[in-house]
Amino acid sequence: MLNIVIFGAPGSGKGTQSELLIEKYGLEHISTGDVLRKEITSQSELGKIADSYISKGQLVPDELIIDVLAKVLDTKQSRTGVIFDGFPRTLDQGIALDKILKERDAELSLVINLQVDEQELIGRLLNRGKVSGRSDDNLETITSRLNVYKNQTAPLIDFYKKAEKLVDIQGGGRTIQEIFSEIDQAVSEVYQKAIAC
Ligand code: B4P
Repeated sequence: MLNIVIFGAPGSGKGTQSELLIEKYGLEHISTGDVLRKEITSQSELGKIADSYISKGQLVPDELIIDVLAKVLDTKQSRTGVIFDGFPRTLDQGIALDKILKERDAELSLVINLQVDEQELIGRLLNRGKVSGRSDDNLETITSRLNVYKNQTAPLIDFYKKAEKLVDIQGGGRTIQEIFSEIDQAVSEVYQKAIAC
């Protein structure tokens, strides 16, 4: 089983590249952003809480999102594995993910770190904001999301480097397909190992 984290700043292409990986490898997709947006649309209690954080560009509290992640994971039944898109976003979430997988006799296979410079991220998110209707795709919220990424999420890079799970991918300045080819190479290596076991 493959368990892949797709990691990067807001707008780095996590969702975009996840779709291509799912199509090629038949992985299940867990996007915590999508899960939370569905809760907001259905106006559930969780949705109301999530909205109050997301619209300000802040992270939903760890204790809420970790619980959501574990529950969603248990609804997935892929024979190939799972792609975690937008989770973990804090060190505590990273530690929790290891534990959640261990409790299910599984482990993380790979962390894909999409590297994109800040001006390109801002341009992409403002562009998406013109059509997405997302409450967080405006300049003020984007600035706050990028700060949250630097302070709370980026420390996970060292965490996964130490665990020897991290592969850096240049996620900016080239086409979606060019980026995907490089990701595909890294994933196919762990995929070959996983099916050989
Ligand atoms: P997400 O939905 O994960 O939001 P995101 O990081 O902005 O999305 P993503 O990075 O996937 O966008 P993509 O690159 O695909 O989270 C939203 C919010 O939910 C968070 O801010 C937080 O508040 C909350 N949340 C989610 N998970 C949480 C967690 N674990 N803990 C706490 N809170 C959590 O797309 C960006 C744009 O770039 C697209 O328009 C795409 O078309 C374009 N693009 C992609 N690749 C490109 C390329 N190569 N060239 C040009 N454009 C490209």
